Amino acid sequence: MASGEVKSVLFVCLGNICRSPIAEAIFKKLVTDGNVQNKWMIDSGAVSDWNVGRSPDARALSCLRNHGIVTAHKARQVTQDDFVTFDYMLCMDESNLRDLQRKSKQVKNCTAKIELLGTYDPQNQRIIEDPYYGNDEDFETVYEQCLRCCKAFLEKPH
Ligand code: 6LJ
Repeated sequence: MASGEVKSVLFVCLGNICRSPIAEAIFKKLVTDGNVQNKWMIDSGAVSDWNVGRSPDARALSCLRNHGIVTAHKARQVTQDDFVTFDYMLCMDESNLRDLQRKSKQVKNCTAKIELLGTYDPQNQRIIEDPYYGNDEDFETVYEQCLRCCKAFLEKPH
């Protein structure tokens, strides 16, 4: 790792108001519960600029609240610096992956490892689908996928 001590991860989705803030909040909780906060830098961001400055979707907040998790995240777009600052950029679907790979080519010294978060799923659900046009059950599915993947990622990053 670039820094042998502290690892860093940026969770990424389309708008940074549904999937990636859920993943970020779950991972922060796992890291806090495991008393390894000092070992991780954790954030989330969007490939788009659609929601910059906004709080997560109300359905994402209520899903997290149902699981005893709160977040104060405000949406931001991924920057060129992120591709150098973060060790891992973990995204949700093939469209996010293409967008990040395209953006990474505009960056001089991209060192981040760009992966699908779903590659960590012990149940092999590779894609975490956009729940924006979905319902509470779809948000719950996102939560469960992110939880399984975040646990596995914390245990053994690729
Ligand atoms: C520029 C034109 C598009 C979505 C989302 C979808 C649609 C979203 C959204 C995720 C987070 C100005 C913004 C798509 C936040 C907003 C509607 C369009 C937004 C799409 C396709 C399939 C499934 C979901 N696009 N907002 N405007 N995801």
